Amino acid sequence: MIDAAVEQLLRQDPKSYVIPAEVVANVTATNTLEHALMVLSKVGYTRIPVLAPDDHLQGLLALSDVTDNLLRVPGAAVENLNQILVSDVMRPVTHWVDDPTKLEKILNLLVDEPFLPLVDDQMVFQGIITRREILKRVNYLAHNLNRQYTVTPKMVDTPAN
Ligand code: 2BA
Repeated sequence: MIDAAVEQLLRQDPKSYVIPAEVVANVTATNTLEHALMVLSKVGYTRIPVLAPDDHLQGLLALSDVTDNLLRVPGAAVENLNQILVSDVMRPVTHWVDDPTKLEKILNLLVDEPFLPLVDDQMVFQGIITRREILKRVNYLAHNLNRQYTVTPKMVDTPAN
């Protein structure tokens, strides 16, 4: 369990740590890998969500999924990526959140995941929660805890000599 005081400070204004869907780079499952490579190169991110035309979250696409396929073809011709669709290589979404205030779950998952997709109860994509945004909240917490709380060390028994 996260300490209540810590949770209260971390979860102030959850919108501030959600990157909204409108500014998250994405591809659709029916895009070709050539198009996906262009998107990934342009935005500079290594992994982005795959969305359906109706904005349902369908999977994740990593740059390495594209380059693996590129290097499989002799000569590594980018045009060959036209024959492969994002749906052929995308990864399933194994972790996501449907409530940005579930900080215990978010903190635990972000240890291993660089970002978590945020969806509604119909799996419609709402945005992402990144390590960077959560670390910014943790940084805020580290600097502001003693402005709102009195933090005193617990008495510890000292061993008798
Ligand atoms: P990565 O692409 O592996 O990026 C790792 C970290 O490198 C990012 O951490 C960020 O601090 C920095 N970074 C990489 N490319 C960047 C760029 N074009 N502009 C600014 N910073 C960049 P986080 O910000 O914590 O992001 C974690 C992961 O979330 C990223 O991993 C990426 O997979 C995803 N992501 C973040 N913002 C995104 C966005 N607007 N659209 C799509 N995916 C995004």
